[in-house]
Parts: sequence; structure tokens; C-alpha cells
Amino acid sequence: KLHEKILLTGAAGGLGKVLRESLKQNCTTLRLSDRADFGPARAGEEVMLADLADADAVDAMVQGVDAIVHLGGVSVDGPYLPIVQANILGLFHLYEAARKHGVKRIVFASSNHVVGYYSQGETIGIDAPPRPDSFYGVSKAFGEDLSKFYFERYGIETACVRIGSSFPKPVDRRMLATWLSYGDLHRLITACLTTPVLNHSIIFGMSNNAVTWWDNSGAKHVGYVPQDSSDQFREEIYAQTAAPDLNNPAHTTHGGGFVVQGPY
Ligand code: NAI
Ligand code: 15L
Repeated sequence: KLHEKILLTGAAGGLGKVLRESLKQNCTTLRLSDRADFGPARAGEEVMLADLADADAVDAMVQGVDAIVHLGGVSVDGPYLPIVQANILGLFHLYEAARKHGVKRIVFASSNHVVGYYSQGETIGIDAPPRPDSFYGVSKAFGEDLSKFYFERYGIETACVRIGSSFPKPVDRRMLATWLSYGDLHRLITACLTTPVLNHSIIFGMSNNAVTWWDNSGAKHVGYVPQDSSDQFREEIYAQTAAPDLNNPAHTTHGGGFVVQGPY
């Protein structure tokens, strides 16, 4: 096993439940954390509940692990305070704890909403300037910058995975471009944990979809090779959904519905 102990935050969430099963292949012990209770540890697991807004709890959660997969936090847009507490303050706590305890590598669940204002008529690379589409997107852009600082100053490597839409299957036309299968999610996180030199990297979390707005060619060193594709769902989705309204930014931007939510 490449890692002795990996910490998985957000373990009670949608993607946390998926990675709880598959990440065990990568480590001897998987430490699981969330704010919400999700029951007892199983074989090869530890459970440590912590609110990301609580610096001491986060410090204890991080002590003794050698890598972190950070999924915890507010995962949609909404009023700024909970987002600030979990995704901004919580990230300070996490990186300070990682520095103090010598954690060398972190996989951070960033989001496509960091670049949500780009048009679906353009393909962007990993180095395109951020255009966050929401308080939520701003908080993820902050996480990308904070982790870059911790790499340049302290050498802590981070993969910022800008996840598209990771669900069992795509459910609308936008998701035909943004879909990341659960199998590819696991492959991508594993690649980030195991590639020899990661540095501070940004990579889009998507499957091998024919229509895409994102170009991962600047992140080949991560070694991620998607094996699934949304293409098999295209006919079904087209039959079930209306054509896009080109005057509605929710239909024409990378971020979709997030660009028209709020104010709160
Ligand atoms: P989720 O909302 O199902 O899970 C997030 C978990 O974080 C929840 O279990 C929640 O209890 C926990 N959490 C929230 N605030 C917390 C706090 N203050 N302290 C400790 N824990 C807290 O989200 P999901 O879908 O599993 O996403 C996981 C991560 O991936 C999130 O960071 C999300 O922003 C990111 N992401 C997910 C995408 C997707 O398609 N599922 C797309 C882009 C990004
Ligand atoms: C996200 O960042 C959210 O966490 C997820 O719930 C989806 O809304 C996803 O983006 C998306 O853009 O489809």
C-alpha cells in the first residue's frame, strides 16, 4: 500500500460514501471524518467527527495521517456564512494542521464552479483565469489559491480536482459534458495520490465525454486516464430534455444553474 493512513473528509456525503469503499485499496487505515454522524468504523477504518470550523477538532483529525482527500464542506451555493465557515475558515484549519503535522499531499475537491462563467461555446485549459459563478465557486477558488501558497511556502503538494458532475449517471444535457463517473472519480483520486511528483496541480474531474469544455492536457503528469463516457446516455437525455434556450445563461455557461442563483 502506498499510504499508511489516509484521511477522507466529507465521508458522510454523496462522494464520501463512494470513496469510503474504494480508497481502502490505497492505504492500510482509512480515517473517516464528517460533521454529521455516519455510524461506526468498519474493518480498516477510524472515525473522527469534526466540524471544519473548529480549529482544534481539525488539528486532531489531521494528526497522524500521511495524505488527505478533502471532500468535506458546503457543496452547493447558498448564504455566505456557512460557506465561509466550512470552505474558507475550514480550509485554513486544514492546511495549518497539515503543516504542523507534516502531511505531504492533499487532494482537494474543487469544483467546475471556479470557472462557471465561461461559455459552453469555448474550451478552456487548466490555466484559464478563474471566473467563479457563486459564493460557493469563490470559496473553491480560494481553496485553490490557499493550497498553492502552502505548496510554494511549505512544499505541501495539492491536486485541486475541479469536479464536474459526479453522480451515478448524467441527468441533463449539461451533464453530458460535465459528468464524472464514480469509477473515474476513484481513478482520478488514486492518480493524484500516487503520481510521483504532483506539485500544485489543477485538473478537471470529468470522464471521457465526447462533448467537453475542459482540456486536461496541462495535467498529464497526474496520470489520469478516464475509462467511462457519458456518450452512452446521450440519446436518452436528448429524448427526455428540451433544447437549450440560448438566451438563458443557465443553459449556456459551464456553471449552468449556479450562474442564476441568489442573492440570498
Ligand atoms: P455532499 O454535500 O454530499 O458532502 C459534503 C459533506 O461535507 C457532507 O457530508 C457534510 O456533512 C460535510 N460538511 C459540510 N459542512 C461541514 C463542516 N462545516 N464541517 C465538516 N463537514 C462538513 O457533497 P458531495 O457531492 O459528496 O461532494 C463532495 C465534495 O466534492 C464537496 O467538497 C463538493 O464541493 C465537491 N464537488 C462535488 C461535485 C459532485 O458532482 N458531487 C462537483 C464538484 C465539487
Ligand atoms: C458542484 O460543485 C456540486 O457540488 C454538485 O452538487 C453539482 O451541482 C456539480 O457541481 C455540478 O456542477 O453539476
